[in-house]
Amino acid sequence: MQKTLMIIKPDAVAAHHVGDIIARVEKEGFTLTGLRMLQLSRQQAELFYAVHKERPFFPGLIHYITSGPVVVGRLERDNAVELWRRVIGATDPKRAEPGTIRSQFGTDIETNAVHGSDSPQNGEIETAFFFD
Ligand code: 3AN
Repeated sequence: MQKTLMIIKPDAVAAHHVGDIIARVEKEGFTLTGLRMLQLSRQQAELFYAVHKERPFFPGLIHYITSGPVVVGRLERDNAVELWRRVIGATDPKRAEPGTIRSQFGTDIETNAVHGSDSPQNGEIETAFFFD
């Protein structure tokens, strides 16, 4: 079974969308095999987003993702990575297809409600970052 990492980001947690997003996970046929609420330390966030270290938006991204609690989940199903990315929609909520989670709950390219792994390899690496 393929794995992908979901993060319900601080904006969506603060706006009380956790329940709706988890309901959507299950409705779309993913099996939730891990779920935790935590607040990322600066060090954890910099490690998690290390691929973006040189990007101009990196400091803002680290500030935002550490600004409040997040909910991380390990989602499993066939083709989980591609299907979850389809369910969450484009990085920028304004460009995300209607009906996607980012279109429904995201605000802008930074405060975009949720994360999904971008490849099966990263699905393995990112889920192992938070779950045994
Ligand atoms: P995705 O989360 O859709 O895979 P990535 O991997 O390109 O998008 O970017 C990781 C995270 O970095 C995004 N979820 C978003 O929060 C932030 N990000 C990406 N591009 C920008 C940008 N141009 N300005 C601000 N934040 C950005």
